Amino acid sequence: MDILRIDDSREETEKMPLTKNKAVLSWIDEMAAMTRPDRMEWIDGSEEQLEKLRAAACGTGELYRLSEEKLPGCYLHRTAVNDVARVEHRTFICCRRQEDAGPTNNWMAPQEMYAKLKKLYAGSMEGRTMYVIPYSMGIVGSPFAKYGIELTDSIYVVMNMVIMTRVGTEVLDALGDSGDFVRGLHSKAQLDEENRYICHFPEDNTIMSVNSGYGGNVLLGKKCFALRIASFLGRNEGWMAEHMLILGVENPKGEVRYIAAAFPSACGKTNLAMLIPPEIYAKKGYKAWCVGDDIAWLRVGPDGRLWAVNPENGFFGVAPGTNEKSNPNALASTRRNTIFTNVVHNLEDNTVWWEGLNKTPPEHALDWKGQPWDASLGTKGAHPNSRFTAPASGCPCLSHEFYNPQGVPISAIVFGGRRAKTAPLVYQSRSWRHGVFVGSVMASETTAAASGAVGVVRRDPMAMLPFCGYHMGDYWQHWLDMGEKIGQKPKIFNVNWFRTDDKGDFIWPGFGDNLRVIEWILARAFDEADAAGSPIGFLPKPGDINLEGLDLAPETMEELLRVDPALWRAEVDNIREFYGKFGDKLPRELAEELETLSKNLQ
Ligand code: OXD
Ligand code: MN
Repeated sequence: MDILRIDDSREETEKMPLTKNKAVLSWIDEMAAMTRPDRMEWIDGSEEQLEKLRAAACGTGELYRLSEEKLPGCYLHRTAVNDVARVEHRTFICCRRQEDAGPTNNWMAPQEMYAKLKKLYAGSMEGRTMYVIPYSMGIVGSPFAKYGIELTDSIYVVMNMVIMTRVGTEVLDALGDSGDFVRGLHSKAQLDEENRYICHFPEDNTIMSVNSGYGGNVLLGKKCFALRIASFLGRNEGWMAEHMLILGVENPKGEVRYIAAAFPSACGKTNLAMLIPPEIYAKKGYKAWCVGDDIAWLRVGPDGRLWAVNPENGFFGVAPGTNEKSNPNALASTRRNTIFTNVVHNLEDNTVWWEGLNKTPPEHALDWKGQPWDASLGTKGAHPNSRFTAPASGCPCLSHEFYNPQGVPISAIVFGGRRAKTAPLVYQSRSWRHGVFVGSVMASETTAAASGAVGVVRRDPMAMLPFCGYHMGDYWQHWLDMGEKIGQKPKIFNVNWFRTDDKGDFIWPGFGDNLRVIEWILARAFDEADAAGSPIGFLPKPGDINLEGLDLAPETMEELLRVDPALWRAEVDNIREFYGKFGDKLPRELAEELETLSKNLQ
């Protein structure tokens, strides 16, 4: 293998190891001996190197450069048609004891999985370059940062990791001689669907992904590290890794209060994280600041509050439905230095398009598969899970606190999902323990972010069903234990923006108007608002949610807040069945909360 060929001095630095760390080097040697790349290139994070790689990827068609005038620094990428979403059925947690992975994860014994993967990786990088990406989740050098190295044979992965994380030599400098880094190996191999595996070895700090090129399966810093491995680390080290956005709301007094909110994939986290206050709020001086749109790492601070950092450095957002009205901040974030995946290529001006961007699809265009596309024939041009990978720094409402290594103090935790019926617009739990119950029974209709059926209601506890790196019962216990450690506990709420009428139309306007609900949530968190008791928790009283400037009939608000006891009794039966899966790992406190709910509904 050619790692030290000396053609000129630049080539030499690109190929020379950028560290002397023995743990790093010996692991890379082992992975290279297995995958057998022709070349190896260390990513130092310099613009010069990245530009060269982009040019190479454009040469092979892996990336396509978009209009420099309209979308400077932006590229288009298409995945294989069978490789467009996370593959939950092929995602494994490989810990020594099956009972530590639990009933909601696929499991295989580490030795068995390593042996299986070894065959799939054998020679998989022949004829290719192995890129070595040193990256940090969190601000390099901060006490909460965690480091990883991803080895990959995909320039697309390199370019995405550069946007989504902090990449380069400074990470290796911060790591020094330590062996404390997450080892990540990714190979596209043959993109063989039948042999696609996304595997986590939490006890070895290792991730192995093979036969995919889709972001959620291959950008190993994101779901694999920052959620699955980090949730495991968090449990052992006394903190939490959660599938949550972090939003700051500035009130007219200039105080900023923060919430962290967990919604399942493609249920509006990015939209809420970047919301634009309704006009009447903006006029009064309210502002909303985005700290993160997908992942929060939460720790108890010395002051007893819960503090959150966003370990990512960019947004990997769902493109369809993103537009000037739904999320102007996300759209603005994608106007430069962004990679678009599986969207429509507008050949008229070499830009991109997706369903819901506007009402005028381009006439001269290629669909997400690269085929000529005629919108008038009624087929979709962009894949429903098409994505943008955009640097956080380009987001107009990015909070200054995004750059604060200490993070932000969280006053309220919000759970939510897509439920046409049952869940009201908002309710508050009665206590931390009841809040953990509410999170543990979250349910939502499935979306295109994962392969499989869309629109089926499934339980997705804390929006972590596909992302918890250990037994879900132990994870709930960890939530309960954390509650004991947090002096000033955030209040816990549940929201549902997706309630529909009998015709199936949404009855709450959503988007920026969600601030009206957040305002009530924050007022409750600071004991500034009243509430009404109900069998499921506290509800806003009529008039508590500010509807000024909104054309919403009082009966609609009543309907939005209605708790139908019959539906909830059915919910209790369903939760009982769901909880049954967890056997004696179900924390007693949660079983008691379920009984309380059941009694309250009688
Ligand atoms: C994501 C997901 O991409 O949750 O954030 O699938
Ligand atoms: Mn997500």
